[in-house]
Amino acid sequence: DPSTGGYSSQNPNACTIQILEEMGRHYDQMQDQWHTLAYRRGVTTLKKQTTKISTAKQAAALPFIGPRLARKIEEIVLTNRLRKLDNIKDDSLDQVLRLFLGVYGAGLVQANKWIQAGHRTLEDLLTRARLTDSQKVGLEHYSDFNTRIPRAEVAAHGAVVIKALKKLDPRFEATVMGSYRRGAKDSGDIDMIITRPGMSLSQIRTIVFDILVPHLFNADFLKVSLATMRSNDASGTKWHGASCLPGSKTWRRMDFLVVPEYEMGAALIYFTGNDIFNRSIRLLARKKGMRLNQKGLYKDVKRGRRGEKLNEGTFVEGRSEKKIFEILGVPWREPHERIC
Ligand code: DCP
Ligand code: MG
Ligand code: MN
Repeated sequence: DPSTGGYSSQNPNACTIQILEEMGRHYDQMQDQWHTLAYRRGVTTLKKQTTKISTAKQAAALPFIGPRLARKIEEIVLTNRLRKLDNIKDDSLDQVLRLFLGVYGAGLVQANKWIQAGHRTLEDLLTRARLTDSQKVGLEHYSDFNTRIPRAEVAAHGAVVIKALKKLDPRFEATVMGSYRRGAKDSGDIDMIITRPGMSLSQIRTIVFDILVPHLFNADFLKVSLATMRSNDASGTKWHGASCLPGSKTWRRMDFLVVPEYEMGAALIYFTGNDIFNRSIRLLARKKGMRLNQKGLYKDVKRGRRGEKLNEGTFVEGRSEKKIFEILGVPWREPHERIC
């Protein structure tokens, strides 16, 4: 099964993997990238094992498993649980923080501010906190936005957008990206990339944002536009919002990214992810004196002592996903293999 990297409950380390994945999700929520990466890598290693890993010593001999993680693996095998995870689950402030982080548009800073202001429940937030419009929507649709979307439903949302676009102009291309493109059986949201060969970015933007989006609102498919979370999208290539299938009451989070043809390859890599894969391939580009972002691959990038870039570098490739891999010297990886 590509979505799980060949892992099934038949795996002799299934119980250990499940607990470590839960730890990884916890650290991911806390935006602790270092621990998140450590746990995800450990899980990936364990998924590849064909025998049960029972002792810290066995575990520590495996790639990406350090002594601390190895001790945890031994504890899980011996006791069928992990005290550290139990403690996290028992910590009530931690539970509130987790609850508040589920509000769309609320990051760690906002969630902690709400706690400091004495709020403990979603009801508290609704009645007593000052909320942005996006946060209000995030609260009103709290359970919608925190429920995974089955693969078939992701495809159905995508199909509505594709149909409307093709009707506007058959040469438009829209593709569902993110975890869906990686083959996941369910997704957190619906990510779509939109392009049109031969059109400039500003032309594509006009059609998508001034025609397509209003049209989909009129059709009652799009329900709300949400402020992009980290508003570092100065070029205005992103749209965040929610959509709803006819006859359904469940709102789903939907993201659009509009891209000109000559940046399509770099955008595909970025929007396919996953986020950790992106971080590692960007780091690799950096080690080779290059730079990869969602617009393209650049060479001859000069960096200062602290790694800060001194020039933008020369644009090498943006159009082709495969060529970017080639130039970087990275063997091609299918989307479902880009899970770190
Ligand atoms: N992305 C990234 N870094 C981030 C956020 C996103 O590189 N901090 C890229 C990689 C992601 C893609 O954008 O795969 C889509 O972002 P999502 O947050 O929608 O994540 P996924 O689609 O991968 O997972 P989910 O099923 O939870 O939506
Ligand atoms: Mg997604
Ligand atoms: Mn998304």
